[in-house]
Amino acid sequence: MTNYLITGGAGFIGSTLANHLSKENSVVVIDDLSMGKKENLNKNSNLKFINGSVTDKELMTEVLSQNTFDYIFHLAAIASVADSVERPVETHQINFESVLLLLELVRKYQKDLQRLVFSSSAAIYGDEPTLPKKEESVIRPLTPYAVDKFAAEQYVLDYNHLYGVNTSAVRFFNVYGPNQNPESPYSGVISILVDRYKKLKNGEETQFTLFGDGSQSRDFVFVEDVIQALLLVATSEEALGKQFNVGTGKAIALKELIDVINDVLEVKLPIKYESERDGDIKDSVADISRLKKLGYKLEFSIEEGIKKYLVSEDLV
Ligand code: UD2
Repeated sequence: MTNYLITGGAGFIGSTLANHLSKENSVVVIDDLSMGKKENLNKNSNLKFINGSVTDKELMTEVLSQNTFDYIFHLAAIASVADSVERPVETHQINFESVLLLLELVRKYQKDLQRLVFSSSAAIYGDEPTLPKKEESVIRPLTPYAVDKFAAEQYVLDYNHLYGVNTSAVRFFNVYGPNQNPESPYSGVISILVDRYKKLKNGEETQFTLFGDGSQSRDFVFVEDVIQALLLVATSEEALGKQFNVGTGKAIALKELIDVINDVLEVKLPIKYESERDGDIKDSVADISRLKKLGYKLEFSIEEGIKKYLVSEDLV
């Protein structure tokens, strides 16, 4: 069996990956359950769950020195940009320092590692308006979250160039799908929308707060396509020491997205308009040609992904 370590493996993307891989492989998950949930993980004897933080040096040293991993996916992070603005020091520990610690432990103990894949973010491109974003586009990180993601990503790739550690990085655009936690105001907008549609279906009074006029657009990518991208990047020789945008290459405006869901569910979600969020980017879309060269074949358009998500939530 192939051995995988997934940090943040009880979170949205991590648990989807862990559930997929543990069908036929041995998977160790580390998660401190700050945003993730143990219930996201399927019960499976191939899957070992460790409740702990990637910032815990003792724990990480134990895990990395006492196991031999073929692949490591570092998905643990404070995903909220707003949180990083509120608490730059604390989020820096998790979003940056844990990466450096992991890299050093890998360099020391994981000589046979085939790949460490680090999850970076489209946030690093900031508000520079040229679209679509290519991997070599201007980087303009505007928040502690974005600075930490970019710095960590560069360290991860430098560990390949400088020390021969097998690494790659992915830059996620707006990922959505089952098990995304809608509880924070900064949760992915699609998870918040699905939560409101559920309330509507249950006859509860609800409304969706739309920041701005709804013309802002995003490149929403379904989590199953993200899993495909992660596995492809992890196993491609050509991906060594490189970073890859993970998106669909197409953007949809928020108000159009709401129309799509209204049509599928044959309802009309009540909307309350509020002024645009501070620092909100108007449009975002990925150029995914680099990923496509590895063999990435997008399986879910936004309409298809949304439908699958709504079915899994028993809304259709
Ligand atoms: C995404 C990432 C973030 C960072 C950023 C980089 C997610 C969840 N967040 O933020 O981590 O990488 O990209 O640019 O993927 N909105 C509403 N009502 C709500 C919630 C959101 O109108 O209740 C709007 C929001 O103002 C924005 C859009 O929906 O215009 C998307 O918001 P988001 O938080 O899902 O994602 P984004 O692109 O701001």
